[in-house]
Amino acid sequence: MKKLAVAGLALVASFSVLTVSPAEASLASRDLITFWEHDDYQGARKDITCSTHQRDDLGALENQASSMANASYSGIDLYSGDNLTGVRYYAKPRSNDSDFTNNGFDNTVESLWFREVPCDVA
Ligand SMILES: [Ca+2]
Ligand SMILES: [Ca+2]
Ligand SMILES: [Ca+2]
Repeated sequence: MKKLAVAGLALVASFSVLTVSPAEASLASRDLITFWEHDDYQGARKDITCSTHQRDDLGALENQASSMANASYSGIDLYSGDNLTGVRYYAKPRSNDSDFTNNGFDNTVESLWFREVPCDVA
């Protein structure tokens, strides 16, 4: 029974990859940025909305994020340290990045600043 459920999940997962990528799915939301634990939008996922300009709550992805999709219409400043400190990475509106490594920003984001709130309107 359990094995059957796992096989079903794998089928759903592979089918969704064929239709729309995780980044594309996230870009449909418009009021948030999504981080993934690994490159290419893989592993654990965390959505962070622009309910306030500053967000510090990456949870389990603190210092772990390796790819992102900014679905919002706001530019977002990502910071390597808490409270908007450290090295900054600028995520353009409606953009995604499958790998932070070439930006010197892998596994380090801890806080972020939405430049526009609300962020879901152009
Ligand atoms: Ca990572
Ligand atoms: Ca990159
Ligand atoms: Ca960090």
